[in-house]
Amino acid sequence: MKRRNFVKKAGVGAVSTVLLSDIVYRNLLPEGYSPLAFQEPDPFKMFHKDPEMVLLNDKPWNMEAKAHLLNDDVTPNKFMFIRNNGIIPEDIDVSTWQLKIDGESVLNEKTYSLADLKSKFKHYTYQLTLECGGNGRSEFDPPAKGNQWSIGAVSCAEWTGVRLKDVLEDVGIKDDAVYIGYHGADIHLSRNPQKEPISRGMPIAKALQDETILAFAMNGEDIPLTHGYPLRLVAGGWPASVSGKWLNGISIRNKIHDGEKMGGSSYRVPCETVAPGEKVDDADMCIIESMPVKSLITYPKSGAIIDEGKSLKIRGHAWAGELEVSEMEYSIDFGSSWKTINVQKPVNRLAWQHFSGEVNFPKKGYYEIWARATDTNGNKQPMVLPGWNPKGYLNNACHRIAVKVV
Ligand SMILES: Nc1nc2c(c(=O)[nH]1)N[C@H]1C(S)=C(S)[C@@H](COP(=O)(O)O)O[C@H]1N2
Ligand SMILES: [Mo]
Repeated sequence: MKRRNFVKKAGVGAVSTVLLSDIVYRNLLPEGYSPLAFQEPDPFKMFHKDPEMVLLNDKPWNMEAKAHLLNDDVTPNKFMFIRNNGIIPEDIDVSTWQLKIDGESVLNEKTYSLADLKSKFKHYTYQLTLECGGNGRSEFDPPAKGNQWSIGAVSCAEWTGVRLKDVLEDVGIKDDAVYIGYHGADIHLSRNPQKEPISRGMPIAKALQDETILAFAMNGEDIPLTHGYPLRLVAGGWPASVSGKWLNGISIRNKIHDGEKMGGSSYRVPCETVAPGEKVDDADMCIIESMPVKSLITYPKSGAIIDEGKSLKIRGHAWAGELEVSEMEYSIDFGSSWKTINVQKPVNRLAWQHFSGEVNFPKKGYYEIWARATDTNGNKQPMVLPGWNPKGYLNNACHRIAVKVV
């Protein structure tokens, strides 16, 4: 059960393409010398990702999907984006893994083993949409620093675990509790053990929702290492940065959690709209909570060519943070007119919803299909880039695909 020195062992991924027996002069290898092919980790193999995924960064590992890769109702690991702020824990032993619950507002500090959590509390399974707050960042102008996510930093997997609220009830929380903060076992890029790469959290009300879980399984199996094995906080509908991976601690706070990446411009946007490029005081920034309404056309792949007179089936997913998607529309005339198409109810709260429809084109030529979702509060996706903010969060502009009718 022990996954030792994961990153060092990663070179093993390359061994499957270059074997020792492939090395012609292997008898001449200097003592202790490791051939380059064995040193370069192949992130796609290492993380069991599809080779069509897009690698954005290797220190730390960050990878995103393309729209057509996200066509499954439930996102499989191979198409799930990776967003790491630090180094993946290198020595994970599930038999000694512990979750410590502490903080100013805890009644009884407690530590649970994985076995305790699994045996003591009821298990629940939910499909939960996790979208990075910075998904769509690459479109902002002036550009925002950080991973240049296109549209693929979103997933909806099926997570199984215990309810955080059941665990919080077991430890007991004081009346002055307002927030929880998470702690993970990942390592700061500086390798300074005093520093956490990220330690975010959520208000108590979000922590106590039925769907906020401490997950030990994803899509019916152990959580993949890069997605938080062996324990992960999962809170759908909010920026995925609140869903702490490699979870080993939760602090119950009597103030807004002040962990790493809770302040400054991290996961915060100007409370009031600002002009592009404007400098914003920390005091005027607000923490992102529920994510905005958004959708993605996952079929066909952009660039589809179809015969004149034929209709084109399209499909995709739509989500709306804490809310539901109430209407789905598409346009083939750059947003001048819209047609409504079918969107299903979510399988559970905070799961993305699937839409599908048939599109007809009046004649030969180039078209774009734009998709637009509306949430239950009547908010519609903007056709183009929404409000600029310093770190490029919350871009929920309509997704567009190109189609040629021949
Ligand atoms: N411990 C820990 N939890 C974390 C992160 C991290 O770097 N370390 N990244 C967060 C961010 S910013 C995002 S978008 C999601 C990404 O989840 P995924 O890599 O499983 O898709 O995990 C969140 N949880
Ligand atoms: Mo993120």
